[in-house]
Amino acid sequence: MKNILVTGACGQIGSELSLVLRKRYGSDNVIAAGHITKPSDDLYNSGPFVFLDCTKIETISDVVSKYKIDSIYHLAALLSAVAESKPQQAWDVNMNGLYNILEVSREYKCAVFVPSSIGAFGTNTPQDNTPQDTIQRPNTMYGVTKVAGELLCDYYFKRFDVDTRGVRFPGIISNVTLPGGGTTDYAVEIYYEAIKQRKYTCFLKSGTFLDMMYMPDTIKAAIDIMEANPDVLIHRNAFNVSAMSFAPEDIAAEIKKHIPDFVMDYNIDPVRQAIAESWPNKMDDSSAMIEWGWKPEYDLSSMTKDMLEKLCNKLQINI
Ligand code: AKB
Repeated sequence: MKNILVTGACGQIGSELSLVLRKRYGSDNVIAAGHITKPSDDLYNSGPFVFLDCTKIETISDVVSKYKIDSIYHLAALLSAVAESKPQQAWDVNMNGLYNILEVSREYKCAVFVPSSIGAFGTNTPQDNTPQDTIQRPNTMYGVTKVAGELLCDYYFKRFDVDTRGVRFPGIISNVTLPGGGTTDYAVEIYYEAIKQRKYTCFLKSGTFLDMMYMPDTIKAAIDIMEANPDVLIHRNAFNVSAMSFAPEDIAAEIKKHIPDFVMDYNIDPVRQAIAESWPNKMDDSSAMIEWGWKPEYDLSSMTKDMLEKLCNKLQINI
């Protein structure tokens, strides 16, 4: 039986992944851990919840030993834009937090999922069909922690036999929990504003292509890679995964098909624009497809239909 710890369980991915893992492996076997953000009622009431600060190693080992944890989804991290405004804290949480998780996993023999990101690439990475193995010289603190994290996870696998696995997530779009301070957040905000105001001011320029993914595919990627047969994995930390690539005007045009009077204008945030320009336009995720069967279900059109339906229900607004 699996006993799973999810760090960052109150965040955008963790809040939904924890609930799916509880359905799959049993509510009592999935320990959701948060630090600063309050858990939703669903998360708090559906299984064990603990407060855990990943920068304090003893708080991790206490939970891992108490609940006999054998697998960790380590999602606690600062996202790109926040990391750029607080680089020292980003290093502490993203790197020291990961180091502590890996050390505890070495001692207690846990398997570990660690998400990397399109942020692990930089301006001199090929931007179209970005290969699985390529130049990684990011110029943001977020990117530095993501590349270093990938290397550290591979090191723990090779040196200490810790079963580390990861994917390079693109921008994640969901209708449940908002992302907290990323460069791709516009692709979530736009749906809320389209429904509430019928207009949206985008902080990235038109023509800024980025990889994106809907939450159900994100959860599938995280679970599928952890359930993959280790013998077939050539890569580990971390696989390119994507579901679609679009620029702001593409998502606006798709929303307009459902809300014809929706309009978008632009007010560019230079920090997030520079970050976005240093990231791929579109990654090649064929290694994930070949090695562990990665196959996304949602594209821009099916995601937009589902997002608008779910958000209209949640916000009680008819479009
Ligand atoms: C961000 O924008 O920082 C994240 C990411 C792509 O890693 N969504």
